[in-house]
This record gives sequence, C-alpha cells and structure tokens, in this order.
Amino acid sequence: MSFHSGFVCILGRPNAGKSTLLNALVGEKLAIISPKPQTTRNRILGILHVPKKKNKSGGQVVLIDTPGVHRPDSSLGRKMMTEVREAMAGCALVLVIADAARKRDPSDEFVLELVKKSKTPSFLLLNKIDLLRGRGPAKSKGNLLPLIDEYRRLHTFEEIIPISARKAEGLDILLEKVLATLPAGPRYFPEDQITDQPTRFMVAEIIREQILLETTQEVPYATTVMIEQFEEGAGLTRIAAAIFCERAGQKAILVGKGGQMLKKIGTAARLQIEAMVGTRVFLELFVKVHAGWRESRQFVDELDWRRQLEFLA
Ligand SMILES: Nc1nc2c(ncn2[C@@H]2O[C@H](COP(=O)(O)OP(=O)(O)OP(=O)(O)O)[C@@H](O)[C@H]2O)c(=O)[nH]1
Ligand SMILES: [Mg+2]
Repeated sequence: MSFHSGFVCILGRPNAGKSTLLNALVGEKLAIISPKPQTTRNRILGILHVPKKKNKSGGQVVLIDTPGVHRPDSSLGRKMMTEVREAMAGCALVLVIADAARKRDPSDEFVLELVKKSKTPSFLLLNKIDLLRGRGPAKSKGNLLPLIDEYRRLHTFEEIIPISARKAEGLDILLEKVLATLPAGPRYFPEDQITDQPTRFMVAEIIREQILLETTQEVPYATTVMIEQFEEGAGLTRIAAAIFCERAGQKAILVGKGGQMLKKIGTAARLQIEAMVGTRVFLELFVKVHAGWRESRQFVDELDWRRQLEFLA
C-alpha cells in the first residue's frame, strides 16, 4: 500500500464554510469562524494525517483554508486575494465549496473563473445540506439536483459531494475521494504537526473572532489585532495585544461603556487561549486608532506572520 499526499486548497465565496470544513477535517480549531463574510484574511494550513487501514493506503492531506474569493477594493482585500492565489499555486486538488442553501450569484462565478484558470482538478462540495433538511427529506434532495445540474454545465468537476461541514456529514467519503485523487508522495510534515501557524498568530485570531462576534456593521472589518507581548512563564502566559481600528467612533464601540465591551472580548478570548496554550493567561488589550490602515500596503504587509518570520530570520 502506498502513501498518498499533497496540497489541497479550499476555495469558495466568503461565508461558504471553508474554515468550518478545515476545522472539521483536522478535528481542531485552527481557523476562526463567524457568520460574517470575509472572516479569514490569510491562508491557513491544516495537516491531516491519515493512518493506514486494512486494504487502504494511508497518507497526508495538507489542506489550505483561504480567504473568501471577492473583488478587492482595498490593500487588505488585494492581500487576501494574493493569499488565495498563493494557496492555489502548486496544489494538487481544489475543493470548491458552495453554499447549497443559497442561490448562485456573481461571487460564485468568480470562484469558477479562478478554478478554470488554474487547470487544477477540482471537487465541488455542496455545503450546509443540514439547512435543506429542515425543509423535508424528499425536498432536500430535490433542492440539490438543479444546483448540481447547473454546476455540471459550468465546469467539469472530478466529484460533486454534498456535505455539512458544521455537522461533519459527508466528510468520510470526501476524505476517501481526496486520498484516492492524490498521487503517491512524501510525508511533507511530521506526524505531530497539524498547522503552520505560530501560536501568537492564533492568539491574535482568537481575539479577532470575538470582535467579529460582538460587533456589527463596519467595526469588525475595520479591525485587526497585533500581539505586542507574548511571554510564556511557568503556569502563566502574559500576552498584550493591540486592537487597531480606523476611527475614534469605532474605538469607542470596541471599548464600550466603562470598558464593558473590551472586557467581554478579553474574557471570552482568554478562556480559549488558556485552553490552547495550557497555562493560565494574563491578557491585556489596548485599542488604537490607525486611520485608513486597510489602505496601507505597508501596514497590511506587517500583519502577515509569514513576513514577520522572514524579518526575524
Ligand atoms: N448550517 C450550517 N452552517 C454552516 C456550515 N458550515 C459553515 N456554516 C456557518 O457558516 C458561517 C461561515 O462559516 P465559515 O467557516 O467562517 O465560512 P468561510 O467560508 O470560512 O468564510 P470567510 O472566511 O469569511 O470566507 C458560520 O456561521 C458557520 O457556522 C454547515 O455545514 N451548515
Ligand atoms: Mg474562513
């Protein structure tokens, strides 16, 4: 039995469930999730180690979660789309994820354009089928068939698989088909590694997730988080993080009356960070205004942890 491996890019419109799928397949929370579109801003590796079973080969699937495909209108948006293109370059398979509970629209067209251009083999995953079930079992299948037909006419997918990333349905068959498609190859990452993200970046993301969940309108989009201090001691990790927003009004919302909002964000984030790092955490949050940071190519580049590592090297 041979060992199959390769890089597999998860591609789709914002909010389709890409990050939920990554987490569900790896079985760990590697990417933040929110009901708001454009939650993910950079590519995230999730490494799936598949043990060898009777009559079945084992392997390693290196999944790459990506920002939602959109037409960018800022430096941040352009950077997000660069991340998408970099994730697609060199991958052996693309998992195109569509939201089966909504109609196709121009953002889905744009996703297909990218897949066609890349010429990489692709699967179509019709996600969120749990939402169709509420409309009756017979109807849910009936609902999917026209969508499948529509997609079939637009592109030749190797497989079309209905899934629910949230309920972990259809994932066994998906994984089986992914492994069968990947070529025999090496183990790219050691068996104990499940992501390439540094802990401090995951901490920044956990804080950003709380902001996405707690705030509305422009605030979550105008916000980013940078870790300024990260010190691991015996039984206690000290973390200081700066939350950047673009305007004084946004800062007022993030801080809240008497600091209530910041406290809520901090407490919820701290509990998750403690579970991740395995120590108690002392978390300090500061809100700073950086007018128009999303338009600043330099600042957006500074946020990229891969770049930060290059500078340290
Ligand atoms: N009902 C249902 N909801 C889902 C499913 N998968 C994802 N969701 C929800 O859809 C929303 C978006 O999920 P994400 O995983 O953040 O989507 P994404 O494609 O990574 O979004 P961006 O990072 O913004 O591009 C969240 O509220 C998820 O809980 C699913 O299978 N069923
Ligand atoms: Mg995402």
